Amino acid sequence: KSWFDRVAAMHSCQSAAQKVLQGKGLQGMKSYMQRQPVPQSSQSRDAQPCNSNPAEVSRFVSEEEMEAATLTWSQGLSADSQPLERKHPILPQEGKRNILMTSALPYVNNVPHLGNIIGCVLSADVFSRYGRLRGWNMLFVCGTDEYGTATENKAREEGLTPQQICDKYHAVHSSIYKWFQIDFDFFGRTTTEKQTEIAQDIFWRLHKRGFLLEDTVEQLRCENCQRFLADRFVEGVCPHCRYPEARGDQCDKCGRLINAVDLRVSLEDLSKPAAFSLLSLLQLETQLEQWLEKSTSSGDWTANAKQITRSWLRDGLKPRCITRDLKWGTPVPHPDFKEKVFYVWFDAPIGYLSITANYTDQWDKWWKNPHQVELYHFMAKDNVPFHSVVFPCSLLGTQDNYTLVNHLIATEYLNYEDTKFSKSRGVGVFGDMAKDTGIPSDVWRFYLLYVRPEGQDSAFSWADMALKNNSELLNNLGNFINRAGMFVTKFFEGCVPVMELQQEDKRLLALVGWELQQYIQLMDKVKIRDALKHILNISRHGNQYIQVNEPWKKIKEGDAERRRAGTVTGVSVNIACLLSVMMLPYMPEVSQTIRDQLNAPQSCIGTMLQGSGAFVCSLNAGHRIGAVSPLFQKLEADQIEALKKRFGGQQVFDVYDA
Ligand SMILES: *[C@@H]1O[C@H](CO)[C@@H](O)[C@H](O)[C@H]1NC(C)=O
Ligand SMILES: *[C@@H]1O[C@H](CO)[C@@H](O)[C@H](O)[C@H]1NC(C)=O
Ligand SMILES: *[C@@H]1O[C@H](CO)[C@@H](O)[C@H](O)[C@H]1NC(C)=O
Ligand SMILES: CC(=O)N[C@H]1CO[C@H](CO)[C@@H](O)[C@@H]1O
Repeated sequence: KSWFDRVAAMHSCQSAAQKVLQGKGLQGMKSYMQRQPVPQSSQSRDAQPCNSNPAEVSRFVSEEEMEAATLTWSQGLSADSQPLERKHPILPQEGKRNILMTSALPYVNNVPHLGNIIGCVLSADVFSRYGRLRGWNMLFVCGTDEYGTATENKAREEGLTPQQICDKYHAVHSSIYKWFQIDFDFFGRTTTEKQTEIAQDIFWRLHKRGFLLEDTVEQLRCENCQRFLADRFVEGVCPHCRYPEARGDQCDKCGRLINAVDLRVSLEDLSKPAAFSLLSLLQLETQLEQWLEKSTSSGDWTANAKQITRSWLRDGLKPRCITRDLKWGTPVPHPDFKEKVFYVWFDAPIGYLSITANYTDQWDKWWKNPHQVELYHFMAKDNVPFHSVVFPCSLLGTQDNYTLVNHLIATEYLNYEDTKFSKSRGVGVFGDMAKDTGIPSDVWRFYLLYVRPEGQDSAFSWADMALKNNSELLNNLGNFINRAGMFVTKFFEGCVPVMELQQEDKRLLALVGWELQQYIQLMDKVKIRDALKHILNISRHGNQYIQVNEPWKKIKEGDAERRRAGTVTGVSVNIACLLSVMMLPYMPEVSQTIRDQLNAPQSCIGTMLQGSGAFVCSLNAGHRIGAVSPLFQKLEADQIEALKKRFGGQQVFDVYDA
C-alpha cells in the first residue's frame, strides 16, 4: 500500500493514468492489481538486520501479521470442510464453481515423451487435483485421437487394421498415464459413434448457416506410394520465416499455420493434385474477435496463447479445408462428398465433446452451458491456434450455445539435455520407459513439474534431476518432514506435545501462512511450477527453525527447555501436515504416505486450502501419530550415469516398433 501511495502521488504517474484509464483514476487499476501475486517488497528486506548470505534473508514480519497468523492457527480444523468423494457421472451443480478440463488429445500411435506428459496431461492432472481440494466441481476428460493418415500408415507397417492399431496403442497410453497417476475422470477415444454423431451435427449446422464453401485445393500426394500425405508428417521450409523444419500444418518457429502445399519440400515423387474440399472459417471473424476479446480479458490465458492467437488474427482468417481423401476418419455426411472424411483438425477437438458424451448422456450439461461452466484447455504451445481459433469458430458457427474456452493454458517446450526429444533418433525418455528406471512415479512428477516449461522453454537433464532429487526432495522436504515426525516418536512417545507459542513461533506461523497464500494465488492462476517453489520454501523455513532451536538438545535439559522442545516439535509436525496437503496435487502418493504417518485427520485437506489459505493447528496436543519412516531414497551418481547412457540417443529403444 505504501508503495502504491508513493507512486500514485507522482505527477508522471497521474498523467499516464489519466490517459490510459480515461478519467477513472487509479481506482480503475484496482481490480487488475488485486489479481496479481503479492510483490515481495524490497523495502521489507532492507528492514532486516544485515546478513551476508542473501539466501538466508527472510521476509520482514509485522506484529499484526503474527497476531493474525496465531488467530488463524488457533481456530483449528473446520468441521464442515468439503468431502472429497467423487460420484460419477459428475455434472455441473448449482452454486458451485463448475470446471470442465481437457488436456490435448494425444495422437494414438505415438508413445508420449516426457515433454508431452508435462505439457498436457500432467499439468492438467495437478490442476484438477488442486481444484478438488479447493472444493470446486471438476470434470477432467481426455482420450486418444485415433483417426487420420498416420494411423493408416502404422496399420500398414504392422500388418494390422487401423482399429487394431488404435486398440493396441490406446492401451499403451492408458497404462503410461496410469503409472504417472494421471487421474482422469474419463479417458476415452475419438473412434466412437458419438464422435460421428456430434461431428456430423456440427457439420450440418455450419452448412445450413452458410459457413462452408465448396472449393478445390491442392494436396500433397506421394506418387510412389499412391497416397495422400498427412500434413503433420511432412517437413519442409516454412514459406513465411524459412525455418527448415516446419511441419505441413504449422511452423513451430513462427507459429503460423501453413498449407502443406506451400511448404518447400525436397521429395521428388510428390505431386499436388487438386481435390474438392469443403472449407470453413468464413465470415466468422467479427464474432470470433468479440468472443476472444472477452475470453482473454476475463480468463487466464497464458501469455504465449494470447500472443500466438493475436499473430494469427493479424493475418486475417482464411478458409481451411475440413475434408480429406481417406478412409480412416469420421465420414462427411453430405451426399456429394461421400468418399471423404473430416480433416483431423476439424474432427479432433470435437473429440472433447464426444468423449464426454461417452462418459455421460448428459454431456450437454457441460458443453452447452457457458453460463454455469468454465472451460480450461491444457496443451503445449503448438496446439494453441487450433484451440483458440479453429475449434471456437466451428462452435460459434453452429449458433448453438456451446461452452467455449475460458482459460487456455499453454506450456512452452521441454527439451532433452539441450536437444529435442526424438522418437526416430531414440533420444529422450518416453512415457513407457520412465517406470523401468526404478525412480518412483512421484519423483518423476516432482521433477517434471519443477522444470515445467512455464513462460519459457526448459530442459530435462539427468544431472539436474539427481541434484533436485537429493537437494530439494531428500535434504529439504523429506528431511524436514521426517525429523518432525521422528521427534514426536522419539521424545514424546508418539503423541504431539503441548505447544506454548512464543514470538519466534508466531513469526514462523506468519511466514508459513504467507507462503501458503502465495501458493494459492499462483495455483489459482495455474502457475504450477512457481507454486511448487513455495512448498519447498516452507520446508526451508521449517528446517531452519529446527536447526536454531535444537529440540534434540533441549529435551535433555531442564523443564523449561523440555517444554520449549515440545513446542518446536508440535509446530514442526503441524507444518509437515500442511506440506502434505500442499503437495497432494504434485506427489499424491508421498502426500498420502505423510498423512498416514502422521495419522492426520481427513478434514485437514479441506480446511487449509479454503479461501485464501489457512494454516491451522490440525494435530493438537495429545494427537497420536503413526509409524514414521523416510520418504525418499537418494539417487546415486552411478545410477544416474547409467540412465543417462541408456537414454542418451546412441540406440533406439522402441519396444513397440520392435
Ligand atoms: C525461496 O527461498 C529461496 C532461498 O531461500 C529464495 O532464493 C527464493 O526467492 C524463495 N522463493 C520464493 C518463491 O519465495
Ligand atoms: C462409448 O460408448 C459406447 C456405447 O455406449 C460403447 O459401446 C463404447 O465402448 C464406448 N467407448 C469408449 C471408448 O468408452
Ligand atoms: C444459452 O444458454 C443460456 C442459459 O444457459 C440461455 O439463457 C440462453 O438463452 C441460451 N442461448 C441460446 C441461443 O440457446
Ligand atoms: C547423483 C547426485 O547428484 N547426487 C548428489 C545428491 O545430492 C547430494 C547432496 O545434496 C550430493 O552429495 C550427491 O552428490
